[in-house]
Amino acid sequence: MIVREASQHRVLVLGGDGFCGWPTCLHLSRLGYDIIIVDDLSRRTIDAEYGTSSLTPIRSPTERLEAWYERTGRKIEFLKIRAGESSEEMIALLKTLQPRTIVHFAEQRSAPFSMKSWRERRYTMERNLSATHDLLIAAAQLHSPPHIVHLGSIGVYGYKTRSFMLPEGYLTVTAHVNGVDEKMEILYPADPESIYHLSKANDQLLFQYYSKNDRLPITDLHQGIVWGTQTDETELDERLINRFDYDGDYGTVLNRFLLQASLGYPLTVHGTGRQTRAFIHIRDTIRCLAIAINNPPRRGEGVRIYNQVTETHRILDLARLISELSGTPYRFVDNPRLEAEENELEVRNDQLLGLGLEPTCLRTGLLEEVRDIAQRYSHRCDETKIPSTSKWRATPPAPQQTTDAPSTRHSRREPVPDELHAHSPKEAGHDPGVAAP
Ligand code: USQ
Repeated sequence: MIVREASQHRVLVLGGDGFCGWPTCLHLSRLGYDIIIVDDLSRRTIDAEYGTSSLTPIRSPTERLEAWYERTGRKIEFLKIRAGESSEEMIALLKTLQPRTIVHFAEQRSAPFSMKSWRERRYTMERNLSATHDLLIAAAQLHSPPHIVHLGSIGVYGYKTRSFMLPEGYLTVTAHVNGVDEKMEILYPADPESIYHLSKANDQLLFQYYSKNDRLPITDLHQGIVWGTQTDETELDERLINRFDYDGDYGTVLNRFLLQASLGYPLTVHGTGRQTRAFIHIRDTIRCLAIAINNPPRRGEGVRIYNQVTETHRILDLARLISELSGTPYRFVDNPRLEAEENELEVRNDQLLGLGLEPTCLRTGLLEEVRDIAQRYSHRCDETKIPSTSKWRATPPAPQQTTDAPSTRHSRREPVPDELHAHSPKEAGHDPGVAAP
């Protein structure tokens, strides 16, 4: 392991208390970076306000950092500041600390939460854009601006089936306008399917602008759905444990299935389960961050965009796999989201692979490791928080929309009040003989 002198390379981690942020801070600290966490603890506040909590007992920032110091002799500083609250404060912070790199995780990170009601839509858009823009405003004030590494999302591109692999950020196109052909490189078109993903699509434009106008060095990591919970560093001490979200808004699908399997709670497959999504293990998330930090773009080079995903899977295949491993059945539930009933997805990830990423792919041992953690803390689970109740549409569709023009692209069925009211797979036109207990 490369251990550098502390403070040789200072990294400010905005949002360093969250699910991806915390293990990233520990990993970078272990690699010798001088880490300062900037976080307003809003993820914890959301839990308190909505009556949810991490399955694992996460400690206060102070306890966590004391435990890290005890275990490794390395110091991490914590500043309780909300990125996006005050441009002046962000400018002063960067001028004082002069970080060489800033990792930006400080955004509301759940797609279902962002769709809960108009309040959460507004919260997500406002918080995410103000955090990103204040950071860019402040970085542009420095003579030697830091490298900004942002955690974006592969979901900004939506989930239409394509006949090609999703490229990494850019697309070379030829425009035919007024008889003239012009070749150009554009951002791959965004087609977000949630307000959360829309906020990340907006972030992309901010990055393009600040990279061009202020020549800020920026890397945008378009990450897939994260699964797993522990890393080598968070395993060192129970006080360092990472959070594990299982509720209908913040729990991501694979971790939810593993928690459900550990409880014997039928796995909640939304709609047909034929949605294909991109995944990455949390251990690879932190490695990708280290790779991105080590490979900054030159000033004026343009925004580097990497697809931070390691594999793609169909939701139903994951449910079947976990069901077989655990003996817990899966069942189809009405899909609260507006999303394609099925899609194919292939994603290029050559850049991170080329820079040394060795993907941690889905395998039984790793699935069992997550299920073991879920089992160990299952007494902390509040089963009433498991169903996904955040709907993508505030109002039911008008009658003629459903009768005259049924959509094949989106599931427009409204969920029944009890999301776990399963329909028989046969009745719903699904694969029969699957949901047997
Ligand atoms: N799903 C189920 N059952 C469940 C939960 C989800 O079938 O119990 C389905 C969903 O309908 C969806 C898929 O699984 O088709 C993925 O859902 P998810 O909740 O795991 O992921 P998603 O909401 O799309 O977005 C999440 C996080 C977001 C992150 C994103 C990565 O909310 O923070 O950025 O994963 S991505 O979408 O790949 O960009």
